Amino acid sequence: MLRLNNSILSCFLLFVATSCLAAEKGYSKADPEALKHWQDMRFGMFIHWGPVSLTGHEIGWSRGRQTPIDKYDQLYKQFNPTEFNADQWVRIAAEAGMKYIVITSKHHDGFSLWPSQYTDYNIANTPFKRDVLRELAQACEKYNVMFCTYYSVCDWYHPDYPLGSPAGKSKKTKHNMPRYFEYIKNQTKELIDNYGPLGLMWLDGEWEKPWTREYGNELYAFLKQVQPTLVINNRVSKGRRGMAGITKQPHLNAGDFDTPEQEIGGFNRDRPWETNMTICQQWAWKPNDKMKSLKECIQILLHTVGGDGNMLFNVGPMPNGQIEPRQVERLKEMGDWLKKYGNTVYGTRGGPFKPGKWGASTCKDNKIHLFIMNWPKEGPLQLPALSMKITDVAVKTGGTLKVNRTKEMIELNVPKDNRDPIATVIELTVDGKAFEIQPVKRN
Ligand code: H79
Repeated sequence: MLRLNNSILSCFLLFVATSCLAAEKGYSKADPEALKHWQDMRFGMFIHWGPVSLTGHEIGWSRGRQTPIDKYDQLYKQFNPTEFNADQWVRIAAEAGMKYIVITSKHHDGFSLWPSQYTDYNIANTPFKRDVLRELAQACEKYNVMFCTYYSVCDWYHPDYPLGSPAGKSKKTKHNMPRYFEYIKNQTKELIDNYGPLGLMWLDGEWEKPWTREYGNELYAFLKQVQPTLVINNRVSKGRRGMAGITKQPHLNAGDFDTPEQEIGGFNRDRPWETNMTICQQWAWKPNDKMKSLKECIQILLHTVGGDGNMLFNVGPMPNGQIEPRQVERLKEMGDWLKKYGNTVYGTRGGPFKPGKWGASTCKDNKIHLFIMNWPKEGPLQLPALSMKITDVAVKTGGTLKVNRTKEMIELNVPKDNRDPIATVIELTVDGKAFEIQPVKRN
């Protein structure tokens, strides 16, 4: 009996010890200040670009599919985006209200958008020759935009990486994953040394078999050592579930934030997250790609920040180096909206009313911002009562506001003509810190 108890006890102690060890190893230990700084930004620009843009096909899965591998790998010899202007790109981002940019330094196709000393398959060997990342990093400094890099840990081009095309359809006979891992460390360090300090290192391609949790956690620790303030997404390691992008066992898998892809993340204040989404359908440029309306763009942004997430909104510049004028126009419209209502987005937290079909909310200090996007067919919008006293109510998008408060409900109504087709913005003032209110859900 005693012996049994002992073995149960030692099992338990072993469990506690390994859990502590995992915690001590520092998985997901982001620098709190750097993490908050990035979260407060709420809105960033994702940029997918490279020689693949010449074909109009997708950067993430056209090598060995739409374009035969040997042809794909020669594209860089024609990559000459003479109209590229880093200043213009960063100004477009800044005027859209975006506070950071994340550019594909290297995607799954293995091409390096900077003159890396570790491979010849890079921008210096294109007819263009210029260091795109250097120019962008400098422009970011000028416009006070945080410069960040995307980097794919899968690399179908590199001879040491075992796989050669999407879904492992082609494989390499001579591969050397440990040596390829050194290549990753060298390149990511080179990015930090040359263009850092970086805001984020946005890794991707981690779902492929050759990438292991061990590699991921080691890369995380390595990068934090090179730049302690670096914020790293969850795709550095394993454990991400589907396109919803949530890491299943964050105590085992490194990463500072979750990454829902092409969908809006669910309300979550416990773990930072960032939705990544395209302005059109494709990540890389595609001619005549279907573009989202302004209403969709703003509503996606508001549902995201309302769930306490960031939004990384993607453009795929054209092979000549320009961002499509219609996309620039759309981004400018988003910026115009944010010029008016940016205080309801930047530096806020999601809630306390959880997002739903009706709309979303954010809060900061003693203010709650409601974004009403769908009114009931008849009568006022009813929201559940809060655990804090509301001292003032105002409609920011114009018109009159009728408020009725009961014990269970806050009823709000704005005349139909005064409702904003994108979002009617209402500000509630409470007599305390709005973030401390227990989040509530409208049924
Ligand atoms: O860079 C953009 C895309 O090119 C890249 N990620 C964004 C940010 C990307 N590459 N492939 N994919 C996205 C789609 C891959 C989907 C899947 Fe899966 C990989 C389906 C199954 C394995 C995602 C990861 C869902 C489950 C695991």
